[in-house]
Amino acid sequence: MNKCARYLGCFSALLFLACSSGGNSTIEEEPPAREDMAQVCSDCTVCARDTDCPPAAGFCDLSRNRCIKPTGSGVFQAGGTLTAGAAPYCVAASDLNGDGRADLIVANNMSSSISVLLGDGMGGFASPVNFSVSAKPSFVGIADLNRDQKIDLVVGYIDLTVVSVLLGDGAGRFGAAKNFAAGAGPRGAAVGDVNGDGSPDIVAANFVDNTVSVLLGNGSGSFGAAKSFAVGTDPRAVAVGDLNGDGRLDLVTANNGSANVSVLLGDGRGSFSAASPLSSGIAPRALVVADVNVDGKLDILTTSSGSNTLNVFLGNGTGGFASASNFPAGSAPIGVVVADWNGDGRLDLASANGQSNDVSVLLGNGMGSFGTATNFRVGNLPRSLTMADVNGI
Ligand SMILES: [Ca+2]
Ligand SMILES: [Ca+2]
Ligand SMILES: [Ca+2]
Ligand SMILES: [Ca+2]
Repeated sequence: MNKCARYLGCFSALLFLACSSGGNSTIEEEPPAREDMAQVCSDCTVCARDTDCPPAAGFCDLSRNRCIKPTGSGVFQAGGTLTAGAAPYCVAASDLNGDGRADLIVANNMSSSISVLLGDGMGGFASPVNFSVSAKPSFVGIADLNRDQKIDLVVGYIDLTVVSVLLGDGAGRFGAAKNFAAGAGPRGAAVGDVNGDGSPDIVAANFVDNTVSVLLGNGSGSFGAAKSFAVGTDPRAVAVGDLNGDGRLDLVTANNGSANVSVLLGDGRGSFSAASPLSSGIAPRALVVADVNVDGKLDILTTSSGSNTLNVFLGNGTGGFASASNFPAGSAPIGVVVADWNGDGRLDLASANGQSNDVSVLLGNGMGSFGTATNFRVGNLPRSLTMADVNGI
């Protein structure tokens, strides 16, 4: 059985989706795509993703591209399960067909497919429609890669040396996967315009050769030759954001094997500085950049799966970061998301915990600290989580 378990908020109706690989022995994670595409915005009401909305403005309602403020309690209740393919490693959410309702996108590691589940806006989803990709997809991210206002997909793999791009038709369907060379084992990826030419670029985290690959986009859905930059050992996830406030996107990776994250500052032309490491807990698996203490400077949050902690690195706005503050989560936290679930204007934190089979929610105090985890049960071996308002309440 391979399911995505849904956990609905009692009042906010925000949805947690934690994919489980169920009875399969293969295990891996991916970070949800939307965190990977974080940007800073001081006064946004128009948004394309949650991180476009400052904490006081809430989260991004993808159906209207407007920041809305939740009124929930931060408490979630079981919402049922949905069937996807075999070993769903990664889940993302977006309105794919423009009906104002959040849809789901799932990477099925053992089915070599991407499942799309269209939402009905009332918490229900249609049966999955599957799109073939190469073997063992580990990651799926969402972005408009060819600038036609329709969501496209980026897929990463455990065993391959390519990433795949699937262009969306705006009606919930995707074209044939097209592969572009990356490094070895691009398990995670992020999208951002790293060279400032207006076309989205792809950055992949290559866990086999300990690099990130940068693939510059041509704006029509094709990508150039990969340029690689060394990071720590066994990078599992990468995020982009302007960490030093120079208007150029920077990179950060979660390095499972070296118990740290790597920060690489961008030159705005597609190249990056040598990686500088920040010590995390053991086996960091996913990460997100967000301004959790509302000082206008991006911070880094990662999940240390071997330490059962969530690590927060507060940024100084010039590319430097304070030592990690660590907050206990469930067992083996892997996926991570941030959002303001209880509507107090402060970002909260959640992780998908691969061994305790639950999701931890830690409410933020708006100063970079987070409270005690409240855990909500999900299916077996959750690797990834995302959030969306699936029922409009
Ligand atoms: Ca598109
Ligand atoms: Ca670009
Ligand atoms: Ca920068
Ligand atoms: Ca900050």
